[in-house]
Amino acid sequence: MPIGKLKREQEETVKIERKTSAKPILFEIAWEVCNQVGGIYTVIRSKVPAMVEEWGDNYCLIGPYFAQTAGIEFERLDNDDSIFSKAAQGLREKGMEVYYGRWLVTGKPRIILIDFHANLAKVDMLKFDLWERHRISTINCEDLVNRVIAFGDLVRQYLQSFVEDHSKKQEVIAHFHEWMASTALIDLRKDKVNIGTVFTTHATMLGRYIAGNVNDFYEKLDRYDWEKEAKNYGIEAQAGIERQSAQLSHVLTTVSDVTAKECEVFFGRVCDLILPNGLNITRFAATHEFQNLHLKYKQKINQFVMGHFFQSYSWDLDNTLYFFTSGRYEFKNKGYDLTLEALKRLNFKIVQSGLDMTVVMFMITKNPVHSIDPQVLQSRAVMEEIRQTCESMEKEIGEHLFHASASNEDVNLPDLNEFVSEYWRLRLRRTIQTWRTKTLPRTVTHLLKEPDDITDFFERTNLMNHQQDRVKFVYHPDFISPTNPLFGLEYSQFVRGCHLGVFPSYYEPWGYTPLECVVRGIPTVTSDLSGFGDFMMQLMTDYENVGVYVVNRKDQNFDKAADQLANIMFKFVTMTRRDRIMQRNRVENISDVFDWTNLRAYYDTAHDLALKKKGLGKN
Ligand code: G6P
Ligand code: 1S3
Repeated sequence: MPIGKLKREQEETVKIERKTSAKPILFEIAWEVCNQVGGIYTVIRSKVPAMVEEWGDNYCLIGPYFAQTAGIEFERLDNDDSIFSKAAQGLREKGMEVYYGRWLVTGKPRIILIDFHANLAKVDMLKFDLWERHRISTINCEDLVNRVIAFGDLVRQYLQSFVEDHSKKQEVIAHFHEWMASTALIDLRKDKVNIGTVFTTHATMLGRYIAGNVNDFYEKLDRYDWEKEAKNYGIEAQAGIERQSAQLSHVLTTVSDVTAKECEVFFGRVCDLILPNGLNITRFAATHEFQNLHLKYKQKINQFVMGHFFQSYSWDLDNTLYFFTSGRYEFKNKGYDLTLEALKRLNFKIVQSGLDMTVVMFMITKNPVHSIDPQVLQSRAVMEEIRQTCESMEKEIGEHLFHASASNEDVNLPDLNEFVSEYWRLRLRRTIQTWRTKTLPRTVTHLLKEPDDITDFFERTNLMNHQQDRVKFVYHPDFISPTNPLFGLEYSQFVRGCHLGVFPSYYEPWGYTPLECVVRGIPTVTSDLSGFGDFMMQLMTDYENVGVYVVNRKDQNFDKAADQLANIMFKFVTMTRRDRIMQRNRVENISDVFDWTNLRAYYDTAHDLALKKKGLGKN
């Protein structure tokens, strides 16, 4: 298993002789600390318990202060006498808004939150310095660049003053995630501050942009000129900060071998280590518990499907499978284009084969919308009315039947129809009549501000939820939350209720979405261009048997990959319920591999290596 092999190889490169006997201090700095934007938040937050277990009070996170999130997730502790708090107080006395406290997530780590907003007043001067000291141009940059520069300046000041006070007693390591947190890194290194630095990139800016716009990104990868491309896409500032951070850090890391190749091309430096992503996994003692949850949440999804589709026509939900994809709206990078094409082919295959199976495909992403489509809401509401009417009738029949049975000497059952009052009969008939429609069920649950590539695909292919289609579509252009009236589920519950996650990404440094399926015992499709898929292929040969299907996108064109994906899905559709249950057990069984208590070892190696390199006075 490469997990062991990689770890041994990585550990062999590091033989630490710590200068002081005291355990070092470790800071992790990220724009997504206490600020959820995307995948990095999941990395940091899920890793906290494992990090706190290893580092205890010597571990502190640093992130940006946003009042709204901080109000919920942050407990400010001004009077704490920890060294982190005192350093924050020192800066506050100089007028900087630097707060110390606890991040209220599992593990409750120490955290510094920095309010950079006032510092934006001097951003022009900071940008001038960035050019003078590092030759990074910020001309015409997006506003996010201004904010990360203002934030980075305060991170630098905090770490510098911390190191001045403490580095004689304890070694200090600062681990920066992604370019949004790393402008401090390049200044600390330039100023030769006594701190070991690690830089982890979770994607490259150039990779993300180019892959999203061309069809032969991987074929041309070796030949790209980073400066030319950065100019071309108008991201000189981001690409410059990223490259400089990669070059100046003691240890450069990324999340997968796939992205490591990009680092060589775009950063001009080979990664020292790969740090795969994990989750904080809590498994049930008995496997039937997670299987029961699948059934429970599938029934919730059944309710949605009935409300959404049965107004127009119905089918057997017992022979229905729920597939889904989810993630940021990056049509090509996240493989939505391939998924749709393969589903079109799957629809054809199921119709041709005459199989009595239906697939409902949920596309969960985020695109600007006006609101939920009122028609969709109304259909759901009327179905609820039907349910309530039926429940009332059930109660009425039950009471009358009991009474009749108890008082009747005749052993024959009375006619149940007699027990339903005219009122309820009429009410039910009317409600059903109002509900039924001849129009097709909507493919989109919301009113989109503009049509997009997904809706264009539905139009172009006429995949409009016709009754004869065996693949139905529900495009939900908003993330799922429990307050959403359509599902009333958390995302993790929705995942549990589905049968298959479909994520054949074209550009995906790691990819948490398939991993989130695995840990919930739901089979998933990924691709060999995603970090997770690549990792799985290195980890085992029978990944398909355990329920992780990997689409080959490296060596096949779009058409062949779409065929492969359609075949994978068709095979899945032909599985028996018993096969599906056993496969869910197998996939859930591998989840331990991705627990941070195992994967933290990669981070430990990176931190040791940073200290070693700092000690040797080199990169
Ligand atoms: C779980 C439950 C079973 C149920 C099954 C449905 O395994 O424990 O009682 O029959 O889910 O599986 P399916 O793949 O058809 O949704
Ligand atoms: C990135 O987030 P993304 O979805 O923009 O970082 C994630 C965490 O490392 C990673 O899983 C994902 O592939 C990257 O793309």
